[in-house]
Amino acid sequence: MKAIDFLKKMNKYEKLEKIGEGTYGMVFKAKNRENQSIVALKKVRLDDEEEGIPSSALREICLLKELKHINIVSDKKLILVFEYCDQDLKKYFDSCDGMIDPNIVRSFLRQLLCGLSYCHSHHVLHRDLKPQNLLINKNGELKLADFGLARAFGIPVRCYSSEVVTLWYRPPDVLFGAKIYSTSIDMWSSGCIFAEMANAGKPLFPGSDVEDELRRIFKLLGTPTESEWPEMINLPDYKHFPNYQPIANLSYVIPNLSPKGIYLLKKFLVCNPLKRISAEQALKHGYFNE
Ligand code: Z3R
Repeated sequence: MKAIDFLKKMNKYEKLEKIGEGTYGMVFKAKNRENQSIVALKKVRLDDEEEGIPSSALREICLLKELKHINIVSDKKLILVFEYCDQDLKKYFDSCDGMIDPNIVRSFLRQLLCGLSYCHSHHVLHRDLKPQNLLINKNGELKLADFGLARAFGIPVRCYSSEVVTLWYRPPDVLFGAKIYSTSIDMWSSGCIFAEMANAGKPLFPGSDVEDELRRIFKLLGTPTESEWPEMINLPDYKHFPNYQPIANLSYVIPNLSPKGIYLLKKFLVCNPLKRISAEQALKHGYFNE
């Protein structure tokens, strides 16, 4: 795109306020001057200036286009234009008074799984699901944001503003340095988010570093045995942990979740990625018929 065309396109939007500082760049609320619609503009900084846009990023942009998003590309910054949602799930938690209606938890989880099932069936992984990446609009619709960028840029260590990226939603295989990811990575994060919603915003595994994160996971779920997860000891950053026993009943930790909800949650929080439930299977679970 020629610089002049780019400037014309960008002039179409009046920047209103900063609404987020995502892992990959800043997000602004903006108004389309032509039709007054409100959008979210996300600037993605592309570090490698010599190379231009990495081919992996271009692949992702094509993917996003297939997923019906609109993208504008400049030479050093990538500007993505999205529909505007009123808040993210983290902000929603802040506005809740100690409890989220179980029907809302179920509705948000169903929508999260529907979005994931669609993307996974198109071979797109999120890889960095967390409450800040889940947007909620006035109609109670939940939408996944930052989809696919995680694949283009790799799993982030530090975000755009050099804040350390949270480990709270990372599965044990990734924490042990697994380099080959599958849809199972998003299913672990979904389980953590499910538990956090049921606990009105209290994170399930708020680890401060990789070791603390893994210790918190194993103390709750039990340290995986070799028969449960034979591949674990061969992972690049594998480290031995004491043989913690799983806590008898997850209901002690997530008291507002129904027995069927607890049963489904356990299927997300399986340490062996090959044994973790898929989004499609989870949507068929009895928890959604309660
Ligand atoms: C696309 C990509 C990332 C974001 C988008 C759209 N909208 C975001 S973040 C957002 C965040 C809020 S409102 C809209 S917040 O005020 O709840 N942080």
